[in-house]
Amino acid sequence: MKLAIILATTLIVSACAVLQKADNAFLSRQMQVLHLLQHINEPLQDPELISIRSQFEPKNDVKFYDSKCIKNLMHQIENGHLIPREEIFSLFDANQRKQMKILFDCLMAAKDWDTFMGLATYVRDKMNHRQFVYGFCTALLHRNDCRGLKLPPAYEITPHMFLTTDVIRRAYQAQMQGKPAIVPMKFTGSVLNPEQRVAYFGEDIGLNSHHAHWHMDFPFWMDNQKDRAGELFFYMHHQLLARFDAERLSNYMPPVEPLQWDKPIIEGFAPAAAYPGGQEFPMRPDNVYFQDLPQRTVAEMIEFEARVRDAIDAGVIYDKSGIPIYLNGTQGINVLGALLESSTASIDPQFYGSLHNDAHLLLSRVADPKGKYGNPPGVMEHFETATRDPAFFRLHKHIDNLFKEHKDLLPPYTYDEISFPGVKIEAFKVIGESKASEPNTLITYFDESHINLGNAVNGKPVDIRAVVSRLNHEPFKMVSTIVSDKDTAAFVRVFLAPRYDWYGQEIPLNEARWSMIEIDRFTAKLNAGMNIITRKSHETVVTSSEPMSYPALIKQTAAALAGEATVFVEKTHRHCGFPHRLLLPQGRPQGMKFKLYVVLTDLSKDLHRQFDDFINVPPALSYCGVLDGPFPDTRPMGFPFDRRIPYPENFFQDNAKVIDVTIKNIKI
Ligand SMILES: *[C@@H]1O[C@H](CO)[C@@H](O)[C@H](O)[C@H]1NC(C)=O
Ligand SMILES: [Cu+2]
Repeated sequence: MKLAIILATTLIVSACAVLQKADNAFLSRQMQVLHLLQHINEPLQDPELISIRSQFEPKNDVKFYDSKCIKNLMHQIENGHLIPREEIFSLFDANQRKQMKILFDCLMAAKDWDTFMGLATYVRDKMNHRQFVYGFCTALLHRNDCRGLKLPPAYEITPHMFLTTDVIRRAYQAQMQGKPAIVPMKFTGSVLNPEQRVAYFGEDIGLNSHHAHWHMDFPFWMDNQKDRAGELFFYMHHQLLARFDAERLSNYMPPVEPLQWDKPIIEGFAPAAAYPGGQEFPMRPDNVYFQDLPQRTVAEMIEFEARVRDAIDAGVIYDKSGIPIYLNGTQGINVLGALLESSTASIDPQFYGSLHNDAHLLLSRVADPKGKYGNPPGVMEHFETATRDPAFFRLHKHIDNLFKEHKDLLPPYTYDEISFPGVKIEAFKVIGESKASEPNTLITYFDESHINLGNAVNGKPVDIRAVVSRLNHEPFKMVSTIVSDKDTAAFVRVFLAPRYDWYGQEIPLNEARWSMIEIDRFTAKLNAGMNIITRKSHETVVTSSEPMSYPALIKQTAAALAGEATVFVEKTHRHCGFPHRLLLPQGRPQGMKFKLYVVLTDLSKDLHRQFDDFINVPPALSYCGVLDGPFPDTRPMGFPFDRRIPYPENFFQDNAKVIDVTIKNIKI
């Protein structure tokens, strides 16, 4: 038999082929972006940006000024309609969102970079600062000519939104004394609160940042939604839940319970954080009930949900003109995702409501529903703070169950749909990269990571950092031995799920399928004969690598501008992406048993028509989709575990394999 050693397609190698050296034009744009977002609640300070601003007069550019958005924006500015700078911007406030969208539309319409940056400098100090940052960053992520430009980490632009009050207070003290400081951040809660055991996950700043960026890449309010955005809304949150439940199980906690509109919200939450203006994020005591808001009542939520459930059970949604849209095909989940969120792609928000968005608002305002006490918005009202609250996962579990209700009504996959004739996985194993590692054992540990707090405090720069403890893992590689009867190409899908439930019972495949954590999805060429495919953990398209810190980005860009360093433009760079450190769940010190599944399918059948017969899967695909164009994998997200598996004994054909793995959490 012919033996071919094939290196799994690494996106690093493929990306290198298209990597270009950043020229001075690119670097100076990068620097402008970095300077624009510094000390966002203070007036613009950078001389270059101030000079750009002084040369920008929207009325001089007749064509641009004629556009509807800029007239509208100027009208808002000149007539003082915009919300005050110190107000707390909430995306869930229809009026505040509308103002932000006018800015966004103008920034998108700017004909070139100079207009784009000119307008940004022009409005920066005239608008509410977080409203501006959100609109600007979202436009930068969606403009074609901004590909490859890097935003600083969200938690370093507005540190207040990510860190607790005690850390910020100590940063102020250090600033006043002019002394560099490293401030440890603890997770919120005390030992009396069992939820504290998994706070390291919900409060992970990389997770918060990913969640904020996901909702900037797929804004529910944007006119044109990306390909399969509704399905991705389901799948990304579904994966976060699977991950969260695996963390809970690692810490001897049962899966998170879904919340209900008419039942008490059992877990309270005390964020221990404050807005830059000093207002404390409101806390929610245990066991409070949902309260009616002026704009949405609890009874309406129950009614909307009943309509959605009826639609799921009937397998059909009617649009505003009464035309049926069937949910029984693979596209049903995308329709349902848009409907539940709801985004601008929702078939009929008036009839089916906006369950997810309104629930965020109801949870955020539960302690002061009528605004009697003037509470500021709660953590659930901002995508960068929402995952800190255990109620976030409860809400999403509830919504996820609606998606499950739909998926369970679809017919199970047939043999033809999941088989790959002529391709057999002979062996599959994982190998830890450290020398001491045992076979099929994966290692996790907690380490420390630093967050620059330069933007949390004003005044002359002092090196102040917060240090947080974060879950991490040792690198590993997955090795598959595959025999094929022909030259072909495969989609390789790898999933992980806990082996035993909270009661210590083996989890049957038909249940485990809904807890599958996607570990990787890559393409591989197979030659006739035996193939050995090695894939390294850091190559995964499920996660993103660590972002560079704000000062490091500035330093690197300055050095490149001075000709002292080389920077490459990564046009496919994504800010959205689950942190790579969190690829594996924590596991337990003595080891925790998981099952690792690998499934190979025929790439020629799965790949979207618009792609060549072989592609390198773009980074962050699983949680964040693609920058534009079609999603390359035409299978439903989560395939083949998204549908019922009534006959698990027949499920594993030659093209799928499952092995036992142990995840050990060690102290370092
Ligand atoms: C979905 O249901 C409609 C109406 O019953 C039917 O015409 C259509 O063939 C079904 N599609 C699939 C993929 O089952
Ligand atoms: Cu979300």
